[in-house]
Amino acid sequence: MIVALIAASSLAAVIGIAAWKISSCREIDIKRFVINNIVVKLRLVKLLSMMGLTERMKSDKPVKFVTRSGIVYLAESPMFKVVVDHVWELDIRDSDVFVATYPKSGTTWMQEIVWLICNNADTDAAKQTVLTRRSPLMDLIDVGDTLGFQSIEKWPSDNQRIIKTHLPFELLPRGVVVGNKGKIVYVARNPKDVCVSYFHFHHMVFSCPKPGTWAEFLTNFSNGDVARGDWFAHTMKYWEEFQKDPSRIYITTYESLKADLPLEVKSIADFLGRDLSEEQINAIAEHCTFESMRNNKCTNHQGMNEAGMFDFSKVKFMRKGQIGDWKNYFTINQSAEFDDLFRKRLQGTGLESRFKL
Ligand code: PPS
Repeated sequence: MIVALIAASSLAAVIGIAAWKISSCREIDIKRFVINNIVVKLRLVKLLSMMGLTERMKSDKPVKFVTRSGIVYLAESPMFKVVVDHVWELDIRDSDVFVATYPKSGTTWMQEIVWLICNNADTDAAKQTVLTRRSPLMDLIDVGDTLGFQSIEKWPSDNQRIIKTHLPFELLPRGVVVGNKGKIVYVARNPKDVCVSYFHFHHMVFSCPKPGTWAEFLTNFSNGDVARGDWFAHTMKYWEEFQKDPSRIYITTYESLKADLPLEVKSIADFLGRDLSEEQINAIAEHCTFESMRNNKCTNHQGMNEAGMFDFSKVKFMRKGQIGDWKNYFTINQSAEFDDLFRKRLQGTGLESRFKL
């Protein structure tokens, strides 16, 4: 009990100091920030999770902040402000590929597909290094095996960067938004299934705020009041940018990947200018089935569970991997209300027809 109290108060102190640092200065030395806070925090998270205390440390709500470019953003913790402000200045290479999504839309799936397309369908190599080390996450600092912002900056120049991000288009690096550099592969998923998957994710991940009841979470999601903000705005902006320049942005859906994976792999490879044989396309599709990725420790996020950041005793990251699980959660009324909202928000965009609600 005493150890638990010490650990809990140390963690609270560390988070408090981190939050104070972020709010009290605009420019932060990210490396020092990581060393002083995150490394310590990670060890404590592991300790707390072993004692079953991480649930109590969760925040009640996502954190709302104004980014340096004046955009209001909602994220899991104040730490995101530091990264989001730095991301704008990130040096972009012409060869960069961004796998951009609203959370829980099939990001991990697409990262593995794109990584393989860009690496000659080398499934053996993919099975040797955890995906989070091969394809960094731009919206975060380096945390254990999950490479983030700092690793992207110092990525070897002869190694193509396949960058994961959940950031809205407006918050991508200046080189992308203004400089038109790099390519973007965007995956959208039926928002009802996204909402269900995200609800479970909030239970599983220590750093996510408390999800509340299903009804509460659905209301917050519908209002854009969850970490990473509004699904509609996120999807519509990428859709708009795709229509302006389809040679730079590729848009697909989780549902299309499910319907015909080899066809999608071929079409993404074409978009990225990679000439793959039929055998290579089939090898990628086979390697990337739900079953295969769920049983692969390089893609199933088992390491995050071992580090105490995820809690697989509640639900696994590779949860169901299905279309239409929303039917097990939405009541008839909730479904009708969401369909109304969907029609109102997407009316006239051409996006409505991409989803069968
Ligand atoms: S995250 O945390 O935002 O990066 O999550 P993300 O990877 O976007 O989404 C996780 C959901 O995608 C499912 N998934 C897959 N479905 C089908 N095939 C494959 N290969 C695959 N890989 C991941 C995963 O199970 C999550 O969906 P749910 O509905 O929760 O099962």
